[in-house]
Amino acid sequence: MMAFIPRVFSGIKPSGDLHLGNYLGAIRRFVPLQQTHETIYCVVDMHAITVWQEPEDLRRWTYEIAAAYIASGLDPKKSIIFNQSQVVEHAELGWIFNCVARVGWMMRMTQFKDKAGGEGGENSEAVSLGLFAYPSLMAADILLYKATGVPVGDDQKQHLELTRDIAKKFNHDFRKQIKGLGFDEDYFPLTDTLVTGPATRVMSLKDGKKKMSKSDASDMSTIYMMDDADTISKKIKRATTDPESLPTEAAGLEGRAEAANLVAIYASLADQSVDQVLAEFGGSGWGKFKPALADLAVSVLSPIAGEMRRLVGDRAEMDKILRDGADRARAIAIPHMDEIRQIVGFVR
Ligand code: AQP
Repeated sequence: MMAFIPRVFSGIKPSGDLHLGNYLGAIRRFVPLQQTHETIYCVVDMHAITVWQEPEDLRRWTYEIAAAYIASGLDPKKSIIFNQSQVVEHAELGWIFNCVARVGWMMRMTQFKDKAGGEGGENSEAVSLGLFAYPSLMAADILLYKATGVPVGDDQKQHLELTRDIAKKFNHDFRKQIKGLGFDEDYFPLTDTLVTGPATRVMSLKDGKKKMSKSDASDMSTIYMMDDADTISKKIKRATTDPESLPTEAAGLEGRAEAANLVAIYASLADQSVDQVLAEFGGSGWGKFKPALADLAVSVLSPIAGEMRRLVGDRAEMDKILRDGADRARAIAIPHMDEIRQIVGFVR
């Protein structure tokens, strides 16, 4: 059997306004992969509804994320860009994986525990069943295309470990049927988690211990992709910092979460390493660094926001892009799903 082709899959859920963490941890890193891989980038609307979404907001955010992909440099002719619910095979494979994954695996997911409240998920009576099963749908998103790499932020590592566990168990449980179909290797690849760059976990601007997140209650802690230049500058200038000046080496950032966060954001926006940033700013105070960071952030984000606004204003064009992406995604998914049904023993 031929080796798996280098194919990348990733997605973002339309559950709020896109922020700098989504951009630096995910979208910005999606772009160069277009040169080396077959790339599939999804707006995972089925994941979004694991918590309540107003239907009108869900629709608006779906368009906004697709627009952000394109405005950030993804080429819809090269990359496959679509929203998850248009390719129903995601749901079908998600169900099969619900029957492969074990309840115990899901109970260990920290994101579920966080969202269901406390260590033991004390609020689990009140959250949706979908939220619990989220990681097996995520495994289906990736493995439906036999993707070999998934670029994500640091917070998604545990879910991707679970994707590997599901692939391993499926390959093991159905070994005989997989061989019977003519595959002498595994049916699903063991996916690599591509967590790279200086800003894999962008933190809140107000609390260096908290991840920047769509659902943060405080507006000042989060830079949104659609923020205007003044708002971006104001948020950076008011970001929490310590009284020390910047160190000359990365080691000097240890124990200084807020400082480390701002330097990592600068490095990522400038395509530099943390050491390069500190070579320039080491010894400087915040009065010099923050305005430089604000200027850099505005120069990168403002053109993207402008293009996003233009794209979301043209829904007919966006619908065309998403439909075309879904058609191309289906062309990969349908033959895989036919094989998977045969492997599992479904009569067609
Ligand atoms: N703060 C972050 N730093 C780096 N990467 C991040 N990502 C999210 N926050 C950061 C990455 O963005 C991609 C899409 O994330 P998602 O929308 O699927 O879910 P999430 O990680 O749960 O994002 P949020 O913003 O925190 O949403 P809510 O508040 O709704 O749960 C992923 O690659 C993620 O790693």
